Amino acid sequence: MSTPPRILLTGFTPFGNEDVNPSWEAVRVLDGTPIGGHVVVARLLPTAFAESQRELASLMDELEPAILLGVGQAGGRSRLSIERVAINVQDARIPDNAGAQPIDVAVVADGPAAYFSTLPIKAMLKALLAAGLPAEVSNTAGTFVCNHVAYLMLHLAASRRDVRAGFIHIPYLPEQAARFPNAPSMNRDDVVRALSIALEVAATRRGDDHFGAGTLD
Ligand code: PCA
Repeated sequence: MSTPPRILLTGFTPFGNEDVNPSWEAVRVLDGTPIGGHVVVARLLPTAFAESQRELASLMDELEPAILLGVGQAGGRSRLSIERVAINVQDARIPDNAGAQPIDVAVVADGPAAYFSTLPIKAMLKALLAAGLPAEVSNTAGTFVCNHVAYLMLHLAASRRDVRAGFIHIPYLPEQAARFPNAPSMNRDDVVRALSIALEVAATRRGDDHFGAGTLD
């Protein structure tokens, strides 16, 4: 029997003042799971610009995934944020885990200014909301390592036939949010359920739905 096409699902190491990263805590639960005719391979990326780029390049060679979904923590966000766009800039407000703090540097010299997600973001949003999970389309993945990895995933996918990519930011875990007044959170089981639903849609849908999910700010 031939192996099913792979979904590369990535999470990040903890960064800043955190000692856990909800993205890896959720993503690793799905390692080896069959979803929509694919199989999920969960991998950990370092929260560091250069190191994550090297690791991603080697994972592409090793796994030849059909779908790439990056997942990262966005502390302060209250919903799963399905990212629409990744931009060609690194502008780090804090040093990464290797101590690098690039400012106004391109992710890929001579790359396009931005890439749009090639996953069906509206269909994913619709499925998440239908399952009772708080989600939104986000129009910025920031300018730190998550945007960097999202851009690289889309850049690598763009030069390969039939490879699609996207990125989802997730809130703090409850134990992280408990340290700050009014910080929103989502528990790991809900994040895992949401990622399975989003991946099922991504794996089985080509075209996207069309309904408004924009913002005024
Ligand atoms: N979040 C950071 C990098 C790693 C992560 O989980 C970000 O949003 O850029």
